[in-house]
Amino acid sequence: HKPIYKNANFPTDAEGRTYHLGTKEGEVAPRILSVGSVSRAQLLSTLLDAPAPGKPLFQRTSSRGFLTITGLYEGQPVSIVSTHMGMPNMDFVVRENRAVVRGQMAIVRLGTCGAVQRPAKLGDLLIASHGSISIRRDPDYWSLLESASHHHTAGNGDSNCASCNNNSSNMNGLAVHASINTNGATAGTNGQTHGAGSNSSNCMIGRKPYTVAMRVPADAQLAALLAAEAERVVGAERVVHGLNASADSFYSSQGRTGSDFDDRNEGLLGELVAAHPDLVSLEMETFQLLDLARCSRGSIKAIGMCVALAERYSNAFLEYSKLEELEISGGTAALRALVRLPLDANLASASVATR
Ligand code: R1P
Ligand code: URA
Repeated sequence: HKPIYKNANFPTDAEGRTYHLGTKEGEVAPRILSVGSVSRAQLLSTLLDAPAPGKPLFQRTSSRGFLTITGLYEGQPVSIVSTHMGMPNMDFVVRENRAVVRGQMAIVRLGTCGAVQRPAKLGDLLIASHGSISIRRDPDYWSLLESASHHHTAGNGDSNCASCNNNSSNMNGLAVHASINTNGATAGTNGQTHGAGSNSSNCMIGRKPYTVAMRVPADAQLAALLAAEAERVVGAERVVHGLNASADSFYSSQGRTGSDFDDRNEGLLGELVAAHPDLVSLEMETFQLLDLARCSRGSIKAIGMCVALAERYSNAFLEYSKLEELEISGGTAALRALVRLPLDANLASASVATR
């Protein structure tokens, strides 16, 4: 039968189930292990305490394919949630779980990632204890490039484009709108100045094809617990701490190059490492988790840890047959950290209950 959703602001069905994850209060624990794939969720559910005979673990797959498994780990309730890929999916997972859980929550993401620089190497567990930045492709860069090349011919140094009323100048052989300039001041070509009255949102000068957000911190207590447990499981030499970056593409904004698309990302990894010497991991969700935790009015503690699946500096890729064992190691550390973290049961209540 088809559910009926009420309340366009935060849709839930008649039983109080959320729109995308399909769970309701009582089905999700305050301690959540978020993983990228359904198969990883199923694999790590084998680490949970054996359920009583005839009482299987709670499992629900939503119409959108999110799998939630709830059981006990060392006697404490935990949920394992398959999150799929990318920041919008992490947004569903954090917000919809927050809505159906009472009290403070802890969320650990166990993912896979690229290792950006040494000492991080294939198979290591990379912990985002320095927080996360995001890297997003800025489509306006290409829109402005396009409008610039419609109006101006690269290299001819024309000015005062009739159709857009902008000055133009030439930078790296590309036609570039300097800025909208209402008082005759000339905007520079190297990104520093806009003439008085200029509209910088229409201007290519200083604009980059990828935008990098400021760092958002991880929960320090959870990071320390996770590090201790990870080191216990795999040894300190295979655990690396540092900054994470979450990108809005596996390809362009992670600096993967190819000829099918005009991505302008050849220098991206080098620029990131120069600007952030502690950058270790590159993936697609941790930033969203930490950003929402930071905005959760203290009700969510969060951290991300990833198995290094790719070495971006050597181009090596992990043998896939080795991944399960690493997922089990990372999952064990994450579950141990989750159940050891003190949480304040009175800090937040399930918003679905009061909606
Ligand atoms: C890309 O292949 C996916 O792998 C990484 C990225 O963040 C992205 O989701 O993590 P998961 O293995 O957790 O999905
Ligand atoms: N996941 C990513 O997002 N990037 C990688 O390089 C490897 C896994």
